Amino acid sequence: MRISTSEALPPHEDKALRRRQKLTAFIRDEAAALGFDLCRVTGPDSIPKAPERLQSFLEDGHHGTMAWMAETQARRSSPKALWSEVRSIVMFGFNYGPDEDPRSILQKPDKGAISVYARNRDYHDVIKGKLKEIATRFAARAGEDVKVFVDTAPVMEKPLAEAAGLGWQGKHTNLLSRSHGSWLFLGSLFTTADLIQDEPETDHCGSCRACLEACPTAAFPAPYRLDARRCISYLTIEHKGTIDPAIRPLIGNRIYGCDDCLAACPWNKFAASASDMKLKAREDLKEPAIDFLLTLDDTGFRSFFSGSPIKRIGRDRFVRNVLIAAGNSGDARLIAACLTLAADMSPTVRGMAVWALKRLMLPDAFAQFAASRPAEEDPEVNEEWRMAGVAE
Ligand code: B12
Ligand code: SF4
Ligand code: SF4
Repeated sequence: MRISTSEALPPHEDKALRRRQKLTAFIRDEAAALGFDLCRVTGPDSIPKAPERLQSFLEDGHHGTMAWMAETQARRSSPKALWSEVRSIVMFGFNYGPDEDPRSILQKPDKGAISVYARNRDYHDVIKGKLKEIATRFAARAGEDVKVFVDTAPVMEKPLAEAAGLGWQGKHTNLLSRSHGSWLFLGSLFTTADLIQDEPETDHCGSCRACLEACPTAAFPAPYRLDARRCISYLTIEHKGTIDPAIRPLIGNRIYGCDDCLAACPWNKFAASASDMKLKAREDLKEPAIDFLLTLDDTGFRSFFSGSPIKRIGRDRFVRNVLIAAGNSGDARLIAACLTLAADMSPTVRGMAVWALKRLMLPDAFAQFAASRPAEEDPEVNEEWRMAGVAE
């Protein structure tokens, strides 16, 4: 006769196992009730390769100006360095699949392409709110300590999600799953409770290279490795100041983030579109007109992007991105708006307006404009004039 594990255990261990099972089931049920698509458990020692890989990412300078990645390296590398008492890590996946292929807008140069994740409410707020609800109920039920994180804490969410079995880190470096493709936000709950751990997922990329080949800026030096300094997502969201002139033409009309490597993935055929209305694209953010976006001042920007993650980068950085799209549009109707921005208060905006005008105006008209320009003291803007062929 086969003896079940629970029958073989001494009574106190049996009780402890049942408690772990019950707590694990409780958290899963809570996650499902709040609309999470995936919820699985791993432990704090489950990502032994991640620290070394993070180290090599930083050594190669692939983080660009994101100095906070290096500053938090020790805590980021190890969940126990972040919180020494943590015993279990619950990883959550939240589907934000688009209704249609997000790459279709790339063929419309008079429109700005906003990446799928930023077309409505800020996902940090949506997911953090849900995780806090789970944390409160779980802490009360388990009598254990709990902390929740989404994106901004020094937690390596992708390797932890792979270890928990939510999916695997693809060659585009993001976590994807057989059920949801590449369109998953991640979040985590750290707890002192001892929960039942799940098995990790294995890699299902095989010989596919679709994401690597889809990248417009060649930002992947190798499969599974990203050089953020060439990534449009980094350049348009994280990076302040001027953008490498050699990369500007490759950015096209992408004004906030980029989805090309995610959208190219064949596993997306199994993905469903987002069910949470707060993450479904806002109508006016699906294809915003470049000429309208160029007119945004600080107040207009804050009001148009109220509740959106785009608000975080501020008006100047955003208009810098829109000017790059304008310069790439070949649309002479945008010249008037760019001329206005060439006199903007922000040097970043003025500099990018010079670049856009050089591309949009006929050579004689540009030379005439350059001759009539007011004195410029900012070195970065003067560098743009120099690159545009206008001597001091
Ligand atoms: C910094 C950051 C960025 C940076 C750098 C991205 C990167 N790939 O590192 C920039 C600004 C470019 C960025 C862009 C985007 N991001 Co981001 N970002 C982060 C953040 C804050 C940290 C990521 C990190 O630790 N990077 C450091 C590197 C070293 O880690 P890694 O990518 O895991 O690198 C691994 C591989 O290199 C791998 N590796 C190396 N060699 C080898 C070899 C083999 C064989 C294997 C198997 C693996 C392997 O090991 C490393 C460690 O695991 C996370 C949130 C978080 N706290 O985790 C969000 C996060 C990764 N971002 C997210 C999103 C949605 C995006 C964008 C899609 C947004 C957009 N549409 O514009 C793009 C996608 C670009 C891309 N292809 O990665 C989501 C991804 C969700 C998911 N399903 O994976 C996250 C998890 C936020 C969240 N909570 O949902 N992001
Ligand atoms: S997000 Fe865009 S630019 Fe960045 S790696 Fe993916 S395809 Fe390349
Ligand atoms: S596109 Fe291909 S290689 Fe890239 S993550 Fe998807 S399956 Fe992997």
